[in-house]
Amino acid sequence: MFVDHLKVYAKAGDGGNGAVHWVRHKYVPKGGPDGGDGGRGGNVVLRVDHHTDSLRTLFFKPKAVAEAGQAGARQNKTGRNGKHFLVKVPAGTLVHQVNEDGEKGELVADLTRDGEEFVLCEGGKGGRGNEHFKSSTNRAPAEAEPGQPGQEGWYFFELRKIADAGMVGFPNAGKSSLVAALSAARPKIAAYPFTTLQPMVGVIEYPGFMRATVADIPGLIEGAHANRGLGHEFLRHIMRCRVLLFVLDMAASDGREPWDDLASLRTEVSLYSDELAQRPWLIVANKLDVEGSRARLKILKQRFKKIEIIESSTLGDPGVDALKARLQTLASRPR
Ligand SMILES: Nc1nc2c(ncn2[C@@H]2O[C@H](COP(=O)(O)OP(=O)(O)OP(=O)(O)O)[C@@H](O)[C@H]2O)c(=O)[nH]1
Ligand SMILES: [Mg+2]
Repeated sequence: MFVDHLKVYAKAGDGGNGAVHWVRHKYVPKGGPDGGDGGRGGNVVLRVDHHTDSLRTLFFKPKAVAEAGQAGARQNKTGRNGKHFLVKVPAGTLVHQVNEDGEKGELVADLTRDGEEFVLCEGGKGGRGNEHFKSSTNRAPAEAEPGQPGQEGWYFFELRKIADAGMVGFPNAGKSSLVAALSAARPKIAAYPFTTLQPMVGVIEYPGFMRATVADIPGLIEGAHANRGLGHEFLRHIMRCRVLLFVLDMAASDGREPWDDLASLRTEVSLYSDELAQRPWLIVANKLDVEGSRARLKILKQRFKKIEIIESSTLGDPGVDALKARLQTLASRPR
């Protein structure tokens, strides 16, 4: 199961109360105050972990509650601090506050790097014990501070994968086949639509430790913005890609012409987000090994003279070398 957005309740631990206590010894009848301070409440901490690829664990338990600090004790003993509560999240996790109307509010965290940590809710400070309240005029204070409450709130967690390039295409266009041909990733590939049900990122390695990443998402169909097919929900995962690759089936395997597909895909993307529609994009003309596809390529080139078209096939000529090389130049530009 792939979970990429949900609401989560988070609460840091309350601080422990300060203690009111008096020194008691056999031979000291009127001992002074010796109540210790309360411990700090634990924090709710988010950490980016590369073994985590979705928000699934939070889905089963959408609560992140850290331990409270312990109360102070006699002999000026400070209470133990509460344990932090650690939430492992994938890179590309965004956290927004949830407004009073239940809507997505202000952005609080944007976690992108592996190992990166963020304190979502801070634990409450422990209260001071009565030992702290003695003064020249009050040698036997019976007051101590309560611990402060830990921060709490509802948050909207959302995953948006991060990659250099994001693939957009109708089901069956060959997006997953391209990722498999370019990288070590092994996505499911099949001759029926909606084979890919969850987004993934393939890493393409080049000599000299260079890498480029490409995101594969489920196929889009016309009306996706109105939630036809798997809906446009998955477009969130290419919101962070620098370049969009529009993958077209030049063999017209499913009876649609590639230029019509391109027009529909462009429409769906702009209906999803203006920002995404303005992202640099190019065409990957795929399945060029199939008879008849070259004739369509000619027409496509005539119709989209100004758009870059990369020729490819995952099963024969011309292969995927041109795409691989192009992705390298795209990835090596500064971010
Ligand atoms: N002849 C030919 N077939 C291809 C090529 N690339 C992919 N295919 C075939 O097209 C079918 C669909 O490929 P996928 O890679 O699963 O397509 P997809 O775009 O990921 O599809 P969804 O995940 O459903 O959106 C499979 O049967 C592939 O073997 C190609 O270059 N040439
Ligand atoms: Mg696929």
